[in-house]
Amino acid sequence: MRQSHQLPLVGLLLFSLIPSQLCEKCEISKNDYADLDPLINTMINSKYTKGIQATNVLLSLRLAGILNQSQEQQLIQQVKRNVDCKSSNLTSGQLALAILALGACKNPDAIPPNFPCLVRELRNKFQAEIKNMEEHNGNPLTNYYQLSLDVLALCLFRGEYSIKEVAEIFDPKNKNFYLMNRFSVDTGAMAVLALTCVKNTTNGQEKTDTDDLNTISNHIKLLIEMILSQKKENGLLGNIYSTGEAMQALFVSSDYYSKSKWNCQQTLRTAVMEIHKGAFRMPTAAAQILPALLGKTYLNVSKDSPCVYGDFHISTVEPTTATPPLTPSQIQVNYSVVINNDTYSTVVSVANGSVFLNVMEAAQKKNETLFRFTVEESSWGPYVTSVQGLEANNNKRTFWELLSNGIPLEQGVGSYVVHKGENLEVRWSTY
Ligand code: B12
Repeated sequence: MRQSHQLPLVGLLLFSLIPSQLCEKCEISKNDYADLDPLINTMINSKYTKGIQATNVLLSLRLAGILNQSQEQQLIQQVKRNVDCKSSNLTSGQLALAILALGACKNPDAIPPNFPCLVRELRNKFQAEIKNMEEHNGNPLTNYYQLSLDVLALCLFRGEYSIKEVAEIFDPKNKNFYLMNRFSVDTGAMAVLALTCVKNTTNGQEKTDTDDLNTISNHIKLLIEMILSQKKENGLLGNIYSTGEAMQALFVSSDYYSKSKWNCQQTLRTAVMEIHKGAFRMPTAAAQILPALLGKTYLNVSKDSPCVYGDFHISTVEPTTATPPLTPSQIQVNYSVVINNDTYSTVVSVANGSVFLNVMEAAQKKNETLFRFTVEESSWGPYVTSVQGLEANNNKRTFWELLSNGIPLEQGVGSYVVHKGENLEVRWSTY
């Protein structure tokens, strides 16, 4: 009897010994929501050059519960315009993202009548990725980040996929988790989200083999180890642009690592500092970090859960554009195209504040044969697809790498602001 009276007291004592940090939820507190204004302004005020940008933004803002109904409607219409059952012009991951964005929460206006057929179309596209891997030395049509998005959307929306196939494909040793010989944190994080969904959903499509589920659990464990091995001193996971999705992966897999391995509050603080330094001026960058800062993950996507609406007032301040305003003064930079052992160099003069793309344009004007290039618009802005007519090819894992003074850039040609005297390079590389 005496003992049972003491139990609550002991419990209270133990509770008071738990460090306060463990009790704190790892998300921005309501008092600090103003820190998110730059992200939300960028997303809401941007003019989207590509449907895929609107898709990233819709998914993010619906998860965050920040849109009002009319803002949501506008974005939904933009995303719907780009998808239909024969979305042959979309890649598998683009279609998967659209499905996630439209089905993020319960709003009949967002779910088009052809939604089940979109999910079937995604299954076909996922199968085409696997077929391409079989025929082209293990290389998918796109990449493992997109295959992960595919599995995630199929899993959340009861599409068909084989658990055995998923367990085989997402082996962390697979070369597709590595880009330029380095583990890709973004890719690993998206795979953890997809595998966690599969593990939690035995959707009755096939008799689930416990061996496959164990394999999937092992993959999650290894991928989490790899993500944590890329943790930087300031708490970033990989780089600033992979941190949001890596946080999501760590949120959903807390059983797989010990609390001492990750100080989430530190990561959160660094991410907020980066917002104020202007790291997320691109809508896709803002969209990818926002859910994690509010403690949300892509596993919260569910077309049966009610949508939450906020009333975020669009600020009248224009969003800061990716390019700072050009000042009339000119700077000179060195620009080289490197193909194997051949280097073609020039010096170009551009306005102070110019981005890499302006340098490439100036070089092309000087010598069309040596410096001609093409770009394709993507969710991150212009992607360099060819230089001197030599085209990037996913089946051969070739691409045009961007470097400054020999170091690979963490931004693309449309957003990297160049500096006086810098040695800029586009190098024919493999990943
Ligand atoms: C796979 C991938 C690649 C592949 C793309 C080819 C392939 N096989 O698919 C490779 C390895 C070639 C690559 C190259 C580069 N990448 Co990359 N890539 C990714 C990754 C992991 C997934 C992209 C994806 O499929 N998204 C999903 C689909 C549905 O969206 P999408 O818009 O249709 O996807 C296309 C574009 O994203 C494009 N793409 C890929 N990387 C980049 C980078 C930039 C700047 C642009 C404009 C486009 C672009 O390729 C995708 C497939 O076609 C992302 C991670 C992320 N968080 O998004 C990084 C990411 C987008 N890449 C990044 C970077 C920096 C680059 C490079 C500039 C690196 C360099 N120093 O050269 C180059 C691009 C140079 C160029 N030619 O313009 C950064 C961009 C950050 C930023 N603020 O701009 C990211 C976010 C990674 C990171 N955490 O730093 N990448």
